[in-house]
Amino acid sequence: MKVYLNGEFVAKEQASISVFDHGLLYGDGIFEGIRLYEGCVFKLDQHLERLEHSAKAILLDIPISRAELAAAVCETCRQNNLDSGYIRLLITRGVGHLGLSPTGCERPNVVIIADKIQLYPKEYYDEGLKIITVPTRRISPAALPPMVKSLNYLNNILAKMEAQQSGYLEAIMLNDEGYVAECTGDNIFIVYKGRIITTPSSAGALRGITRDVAISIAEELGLPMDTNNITRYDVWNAEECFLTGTAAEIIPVVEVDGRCVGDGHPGPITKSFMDLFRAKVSLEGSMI
Ligand code: PXG
Repeated sequence: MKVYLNGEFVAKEQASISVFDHGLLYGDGIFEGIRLYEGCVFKLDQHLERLEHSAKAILLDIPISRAELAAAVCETCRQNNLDSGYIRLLITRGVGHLGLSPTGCERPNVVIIADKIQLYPKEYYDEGLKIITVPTRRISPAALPPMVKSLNYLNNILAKMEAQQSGYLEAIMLNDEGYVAECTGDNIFIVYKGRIITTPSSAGALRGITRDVAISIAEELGLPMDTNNITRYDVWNAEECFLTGTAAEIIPVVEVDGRCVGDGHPGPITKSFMDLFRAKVSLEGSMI
């Protein structure tokens, strides 16, 4: 495997960064997780735009242009002879002093890894996921905007571990007000009386790229789409529920906090979202 590191392609074993990088010392940096489907990078421009927004939010200057980053992403896929896979693009604050201030960090490090993807087992797509709400709340936008895809994922990792300790793979995270924010690495959608509802970024949801695709699928299907605050009660009483994310794609949820969602099986609307999503991934990508 070859890893892109600041303009060079280096062997996996040599792809390393200093222990003085603030990305490691403080989680000071940003990232994107991107999918490659059949030789096409899915929604590359949207991922790079979100990366720029994350960079702006944390006052980080990305050292190369969007076009150069896009070319580097595609070249990393080619160098690794990948046809389908997962791309991890990250930008760290760079090497600095042993203090919080990034003023001594002169050059951000740009890393691109392209690898095969580990998916949820197929049975979860066929039969649906069972999930729970966990005690760890999504960080408040007043503390750190959850829209920033930063290298500090401890908030989500703690929630993920709480789910796993209880024997579940995924968890709903609430915000400080008790509204549903999102899952640990996925956005959440419910179907209620034929309307599609997802949570707003003001509730602590990442502006997911797959979430945007699902919103456009709702439009294509002619289904009314709302971005509203929802509670656990709304999820328990939904007819259908599904999660969206680059890694998970669109995955049905059939049980939440011990309550069956709908009849406890993936619903017809979720299935049509999954089918339309499948059709889009091979059509709406940028060829590498
Ligand atoms: N919310 C959060 C907190 C995320 O990290 C999503 C929603 C979905 O967004 P996209 O743009 O992917 O549709 C994400 C992104 C993993 C993993 O290993 C998952 C994400 C990011 C990094 C790693 O499961 N999901």
